[in-house]
Amino acid sequence: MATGVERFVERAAARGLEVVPREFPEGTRTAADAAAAIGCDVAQIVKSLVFVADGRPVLVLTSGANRVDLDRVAAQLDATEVRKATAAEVREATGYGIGGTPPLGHDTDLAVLLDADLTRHPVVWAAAGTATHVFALAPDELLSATDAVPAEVADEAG
Ligand code: 5CA
Repeated sequence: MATGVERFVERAAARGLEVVPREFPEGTRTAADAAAAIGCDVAQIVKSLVFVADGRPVLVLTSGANRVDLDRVAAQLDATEVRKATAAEVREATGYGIGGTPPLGHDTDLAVLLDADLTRHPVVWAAAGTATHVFALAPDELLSATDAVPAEVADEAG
């Protein structure tokens, strides 16, 4: 296994979450790629997106079917300015690259919001540390392993 996935599996275990990674050599870099590889609905894919809110990185776990509404994230966090993190900021905050960023097990302790739409599915799939590894879990497990706050963060059109 690649380093990123091993590191993630260990860190998840330390949080009480047993991760069984699945590898898809064709790639799971985007939500659409992951859904096609897995054969699930794109709405069941967890996008682990990093934003910077008033200078502080935060993680927004978003359904693959949705776009994040920055104003809603700002309101949730009581922040004035929210923007998408750069690729370098994602690496710095999480220790993982874009396309493989997992929902937990990061290098720094991030506040986490979870798109309430993800709770509609019995099983969701998230990146497991690389752009070719994913894992399945129940939304409840995702909530407890990340200490996330469920929130309405999606664009109304999303
Ligand atoms: N492996 C899949 C899901 S299992 C995954 O990681 N999807 S993702 O949505 O969380 O990661 C891709 C996201 O990274 C894109 O939606 C986009 O928001 C973001 N992204 C892609 N390129 C860049 C970039 N150059 N700078 C900042 N963000 C980027």
